[in-house]
Amino acid sequence: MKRAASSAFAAIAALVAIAAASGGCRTRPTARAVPFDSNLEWTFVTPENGVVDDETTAPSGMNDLCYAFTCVCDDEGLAVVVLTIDDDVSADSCDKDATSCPAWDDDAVEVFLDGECARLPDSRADGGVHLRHGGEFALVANGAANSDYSGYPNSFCRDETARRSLGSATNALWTGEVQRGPDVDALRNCILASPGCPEGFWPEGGKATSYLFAFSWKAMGQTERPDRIGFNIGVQDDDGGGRRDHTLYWTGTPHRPYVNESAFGTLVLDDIDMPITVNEPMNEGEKR
Ligand SMILES: [Ca+2]
Ligand SMILES: [Ca+2]
Ligand SMILES: [Ca+2]
Repeated sequence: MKRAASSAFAAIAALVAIAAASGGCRTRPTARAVPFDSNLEWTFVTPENGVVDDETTAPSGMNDLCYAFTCVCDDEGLAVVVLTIDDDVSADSCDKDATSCPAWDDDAVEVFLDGECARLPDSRADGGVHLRHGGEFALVANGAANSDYSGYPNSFCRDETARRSLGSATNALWTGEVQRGPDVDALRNCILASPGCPEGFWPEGGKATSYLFAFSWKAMGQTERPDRIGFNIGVQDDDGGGRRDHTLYWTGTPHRPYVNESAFGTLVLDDIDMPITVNEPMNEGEKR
């Protein structure tokens, strides 16, 4: 376990280093840099245990949408890996090279970060001043990205913007990669063999897409690895093009789950040599 975890952090360090070195370019890390071994803890989100945004309808079942995610970190930053299973992959609303686009209208994964664990009921209140501690970061199934509702708009694989004063402007704040087809076979096999994988998680005809996010701690307004952060994931499901059909969150409130940090989960980052722990949210009453 110790060896596997150490190799995981070495890989993530390399991954984040790639992001930092890339500066304002479009170079992306490879998902293969993340060691998809069975020691990583996976969390499974299905229409049965997830939270549906009340602006959308619930997925009809795991054949419509389900996903698994895991997180690892080191002193440089946080990596989040998400595998979605979907019956129809659609990304017609965002150009594939976009870094500012309506990700929520396509198949997309949104990661929500609350770097100071403030647990505000509205992360966008007071002109969004709190968003310098993170906010909403999205990757679209076609590789587009969006961070317009974070403290760092249009910052995907770019140098830190001057409009937010957080120190040197030398590193990319966040980057990522999206893969489908045979490229996700290793990840699929890892997840299907991991403890807690629900029966039927990979329905017949389900199409898998992997999303890899790599965040510098600076993207959460931090100068070093914090002890814990508020955290959530939302997956948008567009079937057949046009606008989204469903949104399924790991946890949160059905009403405006994308801003209500009080119902986010917590990532406890208590030991650099261990995968981070995904805790249940503090506000259990809000979780279905
Ligand atoms: Ca679907
Ligand atoms: Ca769309
Ligand atoms: Ca879809």
